[in-house]
Amino acid sequence: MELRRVRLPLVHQFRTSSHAKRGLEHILVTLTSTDGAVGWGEIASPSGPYYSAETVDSCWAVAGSFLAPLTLATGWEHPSELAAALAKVRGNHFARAGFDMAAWALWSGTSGVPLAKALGGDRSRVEAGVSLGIEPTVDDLLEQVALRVADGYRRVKLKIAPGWDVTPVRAVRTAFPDVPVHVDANGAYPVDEVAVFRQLDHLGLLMIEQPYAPRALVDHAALQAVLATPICLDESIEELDDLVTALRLRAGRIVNVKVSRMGGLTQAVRAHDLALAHGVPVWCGGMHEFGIGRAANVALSSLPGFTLPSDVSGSAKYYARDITTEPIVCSAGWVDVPVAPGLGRDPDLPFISANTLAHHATP
Ligand code: OSB
Ligand code: MG
Repeated sequence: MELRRVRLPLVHQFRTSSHAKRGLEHILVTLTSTDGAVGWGEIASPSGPYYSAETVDSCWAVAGSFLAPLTLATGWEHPSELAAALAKVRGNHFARAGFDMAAWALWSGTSGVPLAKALGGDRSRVEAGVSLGIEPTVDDLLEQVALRVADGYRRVKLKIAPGWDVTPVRAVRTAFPDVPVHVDANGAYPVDEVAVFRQLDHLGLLMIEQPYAPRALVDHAALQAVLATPICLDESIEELDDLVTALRLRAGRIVNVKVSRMGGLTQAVRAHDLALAHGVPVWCGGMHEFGIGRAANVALSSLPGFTLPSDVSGSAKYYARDITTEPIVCSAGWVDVPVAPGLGRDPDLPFISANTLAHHATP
């Protein structure tokens, strides 16, 4: 088993309600079986604890001290068995997701079943949306939207925050009346803020993602009751139990199923299954993944409940060069689901080595 901290620069700075970033450092997990088969996973944690409590450093520490020894001590035939063993570790979902993903990649590669099929996917291509950060000016934002619409993306998600909401969103709706738009607040609004959402409610948005703090499920339910626009939950749903609570409370009508946030593909598939059983549409959110995590997101997005465009943009939206020999490509708003066994993307080892900041191998 190996862990690598790999850093790549972003082609365009990305700002959310909490922070801005120009480059990302993710941790790659490599599992090698006794007979030499290899599976790669990606821990796509942000550097700082602003999206969730995790950081790259916390993931590195928990992976090295707890998840790696637990993984090596666990005999498993199917990835869900490793996921069950790793569930002994509370929280730390981004870190766990990297190991779960590597197990799925290894299992899919050795069993010969393409990852998407192994997860229950039934489509050959998925609809891609694009996520745009907060820009210095409305004109800068309109320029970004124009660029991405020209790229063929079929849905645009705009990051909002107090002071950057109704004005930029209305400007985009006016300039691009036919482009489906959704907004994501990353939980930045106080729970007594309703007026801004009533105004956004008139702009024909696909959804309003995570207006309030992660645990404010009762407040999300109260807001949903007065809005026509569906609320989508992201940060609120870390455990299947959170989803059960949210569904019971009617805290939202859409769920963003994120591999990292759920602690891996195993739990992400279960969240999808539960939402589907309740008639709640889902889509796959991203964390600016490198090619490994991005390939896993594409595979997950091929499941039948993912009926809304996912944040599975092509690698080129984020990185001049990706860590896989072949990037993820978005063409006219669609991304093909890899068909080769395993993740369907091979790591570019020399490029990964050239960008590795720390390397940890266990015997
Ligand atoms: O809320 O989905 C989010 C990026 C960093 C932190 C939180 C989020 C995001 C994104 C990224 O929206 C979307 C993508 O990977 O394309
Ligand atoms: Mg979000």
